[in-house]
Amino acid sequence: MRSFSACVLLSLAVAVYCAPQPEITLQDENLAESYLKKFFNLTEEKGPTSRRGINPVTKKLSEMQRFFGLQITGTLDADTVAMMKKPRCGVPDGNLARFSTFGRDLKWERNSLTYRIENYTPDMSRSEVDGSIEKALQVWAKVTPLRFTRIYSGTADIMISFGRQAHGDYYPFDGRDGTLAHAFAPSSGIGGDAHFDEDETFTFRSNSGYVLFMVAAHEFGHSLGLSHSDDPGALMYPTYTYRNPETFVLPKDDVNGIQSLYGPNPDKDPSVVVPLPPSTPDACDSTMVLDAVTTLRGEMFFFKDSFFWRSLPNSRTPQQSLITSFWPTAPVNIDAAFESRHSDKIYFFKGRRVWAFSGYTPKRGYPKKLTTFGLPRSVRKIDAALNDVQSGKILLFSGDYYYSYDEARRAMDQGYPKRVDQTFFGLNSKVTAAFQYRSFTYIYSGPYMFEYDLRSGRLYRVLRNAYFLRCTNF
Ligand code: TQI
Ligand code: ZN
Ligand code: ZN
Repeated sequence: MRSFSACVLLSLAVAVYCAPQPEITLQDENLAESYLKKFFNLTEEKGPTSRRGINPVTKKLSEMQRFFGLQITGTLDADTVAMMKKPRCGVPDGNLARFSTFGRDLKWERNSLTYRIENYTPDMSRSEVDGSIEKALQVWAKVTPLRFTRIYSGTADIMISFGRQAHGDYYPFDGRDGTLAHAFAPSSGIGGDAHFDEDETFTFRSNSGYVLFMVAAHEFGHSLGLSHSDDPGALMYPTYTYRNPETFVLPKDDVNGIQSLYGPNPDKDPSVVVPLPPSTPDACDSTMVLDAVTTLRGEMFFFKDSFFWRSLPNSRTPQQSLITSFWPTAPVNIDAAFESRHSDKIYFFKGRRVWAFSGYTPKRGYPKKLTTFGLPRSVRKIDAALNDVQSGKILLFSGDYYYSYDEARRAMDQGYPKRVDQTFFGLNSKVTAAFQYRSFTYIYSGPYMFEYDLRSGRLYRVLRNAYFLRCTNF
């Protein structure tokens, strides 16, 4: 798996410039660095390449130039900078296109393409490989006019093979992990081809090893002309996360990306119900209602659907990720979350169950029942949870009421449940999320967020759910 911390670091900022600037500025260099890190795996480590004296930036620049059919100079020239800036230009404000392509012209000119599976991995049965490849191509065919035909001899548009280390192109694989596979942008010859690193363990659907279907679907995105996406929910996002191939639906951002090149599928059968492409929650959506909010080790975590935002100490805008990329066994669409300072744990609530993690490590014995927190059996779910640092109590909200759980005593406090509006003045609809931060108590209700001082009971401000998420879209 690619190191996540690197990805966090890399996706900090990509400048948006549209006017052509012939001279290479310091900003261009910074842009180039983050671009290469983000899309071409450029790492900061002083690895064996740099010890041998080959500048990793030069190497990555050449790689990128080859990819885009630019002159391969290995230096940051004007064309290269223009290409780096390209996918972001012309995207109107407020349009959440986070995908990028290799350029408008790097696409297939025919809709009917052939593929050939040249060899097999011993990790899986042949029929599993065939099935994974077929299904991965169908991911794209379902939403475009593209159609794929398998051939068994000769040269196909998309030649598919497994190989290790040096395998006949200028991009040797790197052994286990690191690069999993690569694919070439549309063109004749090697264009469109997809190579899989045989030193990886590929699987049909297990969560150990890499799911071939997922890796292949991602690679075929490249084979068809898509580059990487900024959208952490996208298939073309450059981080591997396990997803169940059985229930996988191509996310909206990838659908937008591929349709920007090929258009929609013209022969959709109206009698077939197609699942709606999942879209990634948007911090700039003023109607958004968060599922849960909590602190964890000094940072804020905001949960929505399969995602969370995390406010990193050194970044002004929170980073969005899939819940499963941090807590693979945690539920999605959670009801509530809180941090126990007492035991340094994070708790997630969904329905009648509670999950606990020390940092990102699942705590043994969980998920447990809601009743472990002393809640009556009649409570089917809670709406929100917060840790009141002052009193050391965990407040659990359910409907019009809230409970107070004493972590030290491991028991519910006397006199609860209480009505929510008895303590939280101004709240007239259901609590949807809650947390404490810097001695303020934040109670979320629908698209609003109420800022209280619990000691005085005073309501300071009424804000929006996305207040801490700092929408950067203006
Ligand atoms: N291989 C890279 C990839 O396909 C090759 C690559 C790096 C690349 N930079 C690029 C391709 C820029 C096009 C444009 O992304 S990889 C994933 C994912 C890889 C990674 O081995 O890092 C998948 C291969 F998304 F999970 F991180 C497949 Cl699915
Ligand atoms: Zn290759
Ligand atoms: Zn990729």
